Amino acid sequence: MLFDNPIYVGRPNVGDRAEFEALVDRIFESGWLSNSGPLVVELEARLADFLGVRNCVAMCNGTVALEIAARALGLTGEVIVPSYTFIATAHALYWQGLTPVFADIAKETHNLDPESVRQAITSETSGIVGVHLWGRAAPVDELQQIASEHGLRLMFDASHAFGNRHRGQMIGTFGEAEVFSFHATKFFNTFEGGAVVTDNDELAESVRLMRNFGFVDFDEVVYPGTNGKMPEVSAAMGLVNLDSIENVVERNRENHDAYRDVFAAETLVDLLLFDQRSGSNCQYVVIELAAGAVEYRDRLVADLHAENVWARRYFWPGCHRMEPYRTLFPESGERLPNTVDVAERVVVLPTGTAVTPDDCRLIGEFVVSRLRDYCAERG
Ligand code: T4K
Repeated sequence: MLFDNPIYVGRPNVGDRAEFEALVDRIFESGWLSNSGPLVVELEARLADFLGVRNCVAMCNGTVALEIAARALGLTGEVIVPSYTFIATAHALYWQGLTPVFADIAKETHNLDPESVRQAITSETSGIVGVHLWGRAAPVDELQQIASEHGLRLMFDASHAFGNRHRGQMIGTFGEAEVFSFHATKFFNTFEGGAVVTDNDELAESVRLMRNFGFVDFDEVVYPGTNGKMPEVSAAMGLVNLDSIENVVERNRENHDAYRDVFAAETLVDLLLFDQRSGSNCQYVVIELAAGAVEYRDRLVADLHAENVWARRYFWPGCHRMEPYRTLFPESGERLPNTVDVAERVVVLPTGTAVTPDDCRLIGEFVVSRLRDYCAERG
């Protein structure tokens, strides 16, 4: 076996434990555990400052943040989203009574293909939710252009893109609102958590209201809101982890470079690259198998698991092939050839602070040697 202990995709990056424990002591001493306590307020201010946005509203998780953002934007009817994303992007809309309409991605970027978005627009369409998949920016300008032409609302699921830039501009500042996930598996985590960020003060006020049952005062409720609040212990984790993100990026880059060196001369594997100069958290190590090797994708993943390397097939098979969308829209795959193709090719490999560049070299070499073996067996 390659490793005695499991090597996971999504192992949490955790900052200074002593600092975190000191903050937890403070929480107990204050007797303030939730409901916009001082640490949540401090985290929101630091995140808004870091991202360069006017408003950051912290949430209990990214999924509820997506639901609240969609609702605050007043989305109705159909909303265009990629199928090639984590299921929460689609489910958040569906839970709000909206119909996610899946558009295709571009093969090279794995992000929404603007032409496919245009084709998905109907008289019922009210908005577009772009996703910055793997942390690489969605085609923000093209989507903004389409939204403006058709009078659609535009927001982004930036769950993978915390701290990333697009052409020098911080992700978090595009569209009318952007949503982050701070789940344990994310580059920056608060155990569970998320945020809606926006420069629109009015929108931010609606989001805050919706996060806390619609309360505007002790006894006055003006809206049927939900409970989207982040607890203080999550904010404590966030404040500590925010101090260590440079170390996490550094390790992710070293790991990514180690994989890149192994895969550089290998024609059976393509490693997705990030624009490191413009700013990327390098949170995901994504390989695509070439045409000659794609039939071995699942065998490769099973062999990696047998070696204690818990590689993933994110985001196979695509939201449109999961329930309820598979049953509701059985024909949608016909409009999504690139989604179907990419979903069959991708393997996500471990990175993060729990993994070393040497681990990555070992995993990369194993991938290459297995793929060559399978192809040799085939003859
Ligand atoms: N939009 C996008 C584009 C997203 O990617 C996500 C979340 C969301 C929206 C929704 O945000 P949240 O509501 O979750 O804040 C995981 C995460 O649970 C999910 O948050 C994340 N995307 C998705 C990409 O990955 P699963 O189903 O793969 O989780 P699971 O339990 O298989 O864990 C993944 C790996 O992480 C495993 O290899 C084990 C490791 N792990 C996990 C946890 C929780 C650890 O080592 N320690 C841990 O504490 O979804």
